[in-house]
Amino acid sequence: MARYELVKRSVALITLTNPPVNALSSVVRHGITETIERARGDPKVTAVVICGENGKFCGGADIREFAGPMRGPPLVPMLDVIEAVEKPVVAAIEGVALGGGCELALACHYRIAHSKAHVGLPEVTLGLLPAAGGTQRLPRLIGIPAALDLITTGRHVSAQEALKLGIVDQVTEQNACEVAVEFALRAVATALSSRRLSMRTTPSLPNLDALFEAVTMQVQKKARGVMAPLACIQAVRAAATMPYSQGMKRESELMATLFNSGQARALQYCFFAQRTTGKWTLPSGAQWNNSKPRDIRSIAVIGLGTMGRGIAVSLARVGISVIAVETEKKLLETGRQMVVGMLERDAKRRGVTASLNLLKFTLSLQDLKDVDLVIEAVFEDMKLKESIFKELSKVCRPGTLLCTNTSGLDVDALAGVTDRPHLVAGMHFFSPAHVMKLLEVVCGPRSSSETIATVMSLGKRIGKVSVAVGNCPGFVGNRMLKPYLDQASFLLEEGATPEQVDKALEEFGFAMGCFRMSDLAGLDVGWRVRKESGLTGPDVDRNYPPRRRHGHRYCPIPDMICEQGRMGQKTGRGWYMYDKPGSTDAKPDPLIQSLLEVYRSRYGIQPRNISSQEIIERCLFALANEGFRILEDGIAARPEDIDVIYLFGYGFPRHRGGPMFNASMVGLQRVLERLEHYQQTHPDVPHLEPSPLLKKLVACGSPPIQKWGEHIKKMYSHL
Ligand code: 3H9
Repeated sequence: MARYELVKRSVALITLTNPPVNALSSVVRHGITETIERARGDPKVTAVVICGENGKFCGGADIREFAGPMRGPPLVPMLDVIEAVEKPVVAAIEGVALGGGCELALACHYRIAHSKAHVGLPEVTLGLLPAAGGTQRLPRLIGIPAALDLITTGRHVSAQEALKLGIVDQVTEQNACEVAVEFALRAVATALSSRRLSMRTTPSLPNLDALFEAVTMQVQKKARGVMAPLACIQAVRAAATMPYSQGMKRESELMATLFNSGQARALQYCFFAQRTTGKWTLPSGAQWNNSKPRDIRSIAVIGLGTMGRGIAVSLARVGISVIAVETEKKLLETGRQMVVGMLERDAKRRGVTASLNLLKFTLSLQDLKDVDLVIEAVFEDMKLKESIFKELSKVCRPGTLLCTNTSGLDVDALAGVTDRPHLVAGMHFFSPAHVMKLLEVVCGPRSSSETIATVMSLGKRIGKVSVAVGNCPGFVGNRMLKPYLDQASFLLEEGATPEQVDKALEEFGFAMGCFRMSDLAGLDVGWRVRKESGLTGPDVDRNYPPRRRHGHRYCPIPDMICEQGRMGQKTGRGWYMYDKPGSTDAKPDPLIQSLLEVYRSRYGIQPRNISSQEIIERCLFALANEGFRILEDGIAARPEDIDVIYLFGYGFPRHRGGPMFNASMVGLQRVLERLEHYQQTHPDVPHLEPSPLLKKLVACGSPPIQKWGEHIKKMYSHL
């Protein structure tokens, strides 16, 4: 809807009313068309102000409408009408003017922004381009380089930056709408032709070709295989080289190629999936919207290793008091220096003062008696964690929440050693914890809904994308990682090289293939887990390690690599070789090649040529297959949760939507057939047997991903 009122006797005030972000739904577009017509035809009206209800100008086109047929007045002619009005039209921007909202503002003759507002054209992040004239009007207003930057990255700019760039005419600390009304009254006497951006020519620039070439290369490097940024560049090029009307035609053609693409569907799915994850449910029926989070003011972090430091920084930089605990003076001092340094660098980058006064460092758990929540972040050693949790039960006041940062240990077993199992939850941060956006919030069967609500809300407060998951070894992310990495190792046995596997995965869209990623993360982490679970160890024959362990096929190659001291980038050798320890420039290593050859001949394996298609299918379908099992087991509530975990924690390419969405795009029938095929050709390779849920979904006609939930029998939900 759009509300119409006459203010100051001659200004038509049009208010967009479509909470929560005043998206330009068909009803809103209808409302704008009608009210603009009314203002145009009313002789009492000398100027028009457009604003949004509830302190938000407009979040752009209604993304939910993209899935259905186009209804209501189209945006482009509507904006042309606004620009052509013979009375000054002023956009009063509060909150956000994004996408179509920003394009609406660009069609107005003037723009006034509140100092806290943000503007931008984020369509590229949805696999689209700003196709309501944004690619044509913005370059005419702020020039090609700045427009290219905004349109190809989709970044939001602050009101202050928008003023500097020339996007807005004035920034105010007061009510933007009231300021805009006064502004509009003053503008009545001023000629409008120069304010119509479609009438302007794009500021000329020498070396236009070189600029476009450089930006294209930059974009291709950053977002390999992603279509939308390249289409954005072409649309801006049209603004630089063609008259407005032809540029608009080009913009619309390019949008048509993107609009129905799989990439746009995937990216829009990601947008909504990310927002869905906050809406968790527990078996008790407790939900995000009826569980009140507690107010958390002070938190203790136990352990100042890599994870503990990152967690302490994440907390302190949003104003939470932190008590950090270590066991020895030297470790405490090193940790202190690191945390302070990280916070100072972070504050400098953000142009704020580091909140060092929020930090306390101690060697004694006794100092934790009054904190609201504890995050234990010591080594992945169950005995050590249990002893700390027992101690915390004694020391902390009865209401303190006790959380463990673990990547896969049993959170319920830890809860069991405390005097308050309902106040225990897992917080699985990803390294480096102050950078990585993902947080798996692990709900044990005894975690209360208030505990989960509090931890989820804390995650949001510290800027994490928090996903509630159930309690099982590896939770969601690491449990799924095993089949993925296992397939990659089996492919090495069968004839592939690490660089071949990585190339296929990188061409699919991963920033790094699994072997390069493992080198970066450190190969010792997985090795330690395998040793602890008895899969490898001193009893294993080093020359002839068995290829079956615990009754299953097992690939010992990763263990053999570690036994040679090749722990990845940090040791200068791993699946690849590096110039020196710490270097990131991975080069294929002939020693790995010969290790694989010796291995294959020792076990009588005839190497074969393995196609990229097989690499992708084996790795990614095994990954999704485990995802289906996780859904069956109730460890993740929805496929969206799994996808968000993989997008934010494991570098799954966003334009593919995540492992589950990718499976739905490939077609569940096809995924099932390929898994069955690989299972038949490699009967002893684990993880290839299709999960019952996948079979069931195919039998039900492969419903869309949003409907999978209806087919998941709730045998036992851990959430
Ligand atoms: C476009 O404009 C194309 C044009 O060029 C025209 C082409 C012809 N539509 O994020 P939040 C929902 S493409 C529908 O939690 P925040 C969202 O799903 C569009 N729904 O709030 C959520 O729903 P729910 C370009 C939308 O305060 C609720 O609003 N625009 C839209 O943290 C609250 O959202 C964009 O890309 C929408 N456009 O952040 C902007 N926007 O409550 C996309 C939001 O059911 N939006 N919703 O979960 C955003 O970036 C953020 O939502 C915003 C607010 C910054 C606005």
